[in-house]
Amino acid sequence: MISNILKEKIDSEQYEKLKRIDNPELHEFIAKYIELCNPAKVFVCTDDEEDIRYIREVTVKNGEEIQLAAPNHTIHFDNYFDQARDKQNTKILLPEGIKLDKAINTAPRKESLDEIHEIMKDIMNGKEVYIRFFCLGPTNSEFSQPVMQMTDSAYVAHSEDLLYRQGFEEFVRQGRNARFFKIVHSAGELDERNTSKNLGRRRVYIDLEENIVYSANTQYGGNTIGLKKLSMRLAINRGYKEGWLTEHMLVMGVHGPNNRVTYFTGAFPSLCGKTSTSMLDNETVVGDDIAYLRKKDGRVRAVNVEKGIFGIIMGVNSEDDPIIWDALHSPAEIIFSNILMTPEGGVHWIGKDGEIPEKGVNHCGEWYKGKKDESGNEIPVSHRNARFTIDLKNFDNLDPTLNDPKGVEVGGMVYGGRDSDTWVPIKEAFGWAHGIIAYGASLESETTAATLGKEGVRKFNPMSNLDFLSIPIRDYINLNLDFAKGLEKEPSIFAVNYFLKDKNGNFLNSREDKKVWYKWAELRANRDVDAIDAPTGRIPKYEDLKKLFKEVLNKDFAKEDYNEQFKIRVKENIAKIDRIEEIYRTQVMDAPQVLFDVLEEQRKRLLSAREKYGDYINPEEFKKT
Ligand code: SPV
Ligand code: MN
Repeated sequence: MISNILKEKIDSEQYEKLKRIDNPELHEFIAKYIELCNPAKVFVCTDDEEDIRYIREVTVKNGEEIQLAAPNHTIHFDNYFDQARDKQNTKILLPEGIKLDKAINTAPRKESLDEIHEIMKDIMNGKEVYIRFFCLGPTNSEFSQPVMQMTDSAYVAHSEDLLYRQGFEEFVRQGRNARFFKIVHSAGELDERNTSKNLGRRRVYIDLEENIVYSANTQYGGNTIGLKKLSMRLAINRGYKEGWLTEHMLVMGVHGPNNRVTYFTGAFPSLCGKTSTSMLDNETVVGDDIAYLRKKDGRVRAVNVEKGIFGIIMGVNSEDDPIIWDALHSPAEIIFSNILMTPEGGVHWIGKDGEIPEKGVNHCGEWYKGKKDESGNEIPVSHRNARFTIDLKNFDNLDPTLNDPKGVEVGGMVYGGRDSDTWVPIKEAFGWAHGIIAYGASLESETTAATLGKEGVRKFNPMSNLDFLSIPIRDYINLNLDFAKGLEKEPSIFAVNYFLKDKNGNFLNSREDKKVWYKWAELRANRDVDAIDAPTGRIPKYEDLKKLFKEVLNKDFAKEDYNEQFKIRVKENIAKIDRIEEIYRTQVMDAPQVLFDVLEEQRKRLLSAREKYGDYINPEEFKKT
């Protein structure tokens, strides 16, 4: 029976909705956190448009979002110091006796649960809590993962509407069988700008034992949108036990000859072009951030866990990102966050077309050109991590398979990071283990360099998933390696590098060149073209790229450019192997031997090439061998 607390605290209309879900565990959980967090009001959100509209309207009424001049467009601000994922205070709670690598932030389970329950006591005082039900992945599918979220932020609840598939009816359908994730979030006390005030008590705690995530005293989406990076950590743990993958990956359809569509997944660390890759204008988008991958009938199949985009807005302009640009200027429902709102109710961000307005309101409050922060640094027109939230249904390039319960068959997987001097623009692995180890598990990304030409600091980020790992790195890599077992057809694995620079620090490629790389990868995944066996993988032949550059971009691809971009940089590649081996030896618990073997083979290939051709090798040398 539904507990008495629920009956007491929830008015009868809301209570009747909850009663439709036959799941005592769910009711008990909700009762427990209503009692602890002590909200003034409870709203249960079903999949009905009326309920969803209620939340949308509250966001503006309670000031968490401001209506802009354009209909359906609103803006939300997070606290000036709450603009990104809080890695330091995001912790996996460890039961006694379990260990994770140093690179994964953890805390002892029992003490941390006590702490978070203390922080959350009465935290929703005077506020309304929204109880929401969603489904990660398509509904009615092997991939479906139901999630229940309680939050006192209408902004969070509204964002989730744009980003996730409604799941109330899925909960009703699954009843007592639902193996759901539970997220409890409170923005905590708000200041006069309606942003979280008690950032010193900001916490994101992940309890793998009970599949619960607690998030407190924060509003930034990456810390609060329970179905995004919070559920991702629970899903990685669940997938590990069951043999499927949760990846920080886009999913896209790459369109080849004769109407062939080959699906690709792609992993990139944040701010490395993942969203703009998923939105390439010749292709179709399935998802831009998180994918579940499962094996079915000897093939790898993937789904987009989400159905919307929480994308970085910095640098979006009409020329480089025409599709996103058009969507942002359409009447679609959009939440902008942490950009500039002009006095006329317009918006501006770093890198947008047109003049920067003189003044307005942004993530720092009242803003004017030249305004400085407390440390004397000029505050830009928008935060570098400022975002837009929008449902994918607003994109003409949306792939028709988005909600297919079977997902899409994966033909290729791509790994890429910010790398100024080592990897060629695109290469294909010799096979599954080589790709997983030498590309995925060796992924690094550079922080942007302050001085021209100077190298950034490289950050190790296996599969771009390090921030979200809830299992030992060793287990995660083994899970990836073993994933190929029993496959009839392995996806081809590629590595891309959009950020290669010349000696003077200028990029060697233009942003649109990536359109060509994916067309080539599509041909390779179907074995339509040959490639050159270089020591670090298979690279494109000049003739194939020349043809594609002409077809795709109407550009003449010069031989000198090819030679420069695709030359094998032996010294840098060996230095990278040294770095990666050292990390796996010293910072990762019991890294699998196969990892060292694959890297050693690659080193040997590089060394023997160096003997013949020197440190920088023209790609066509390998054509002759
Ligand atoms: C990322 O940082 O990888 C994002 C945004 O996709 S967040 O929701 O903050 O994780
Ligand atoms: Mn992401």
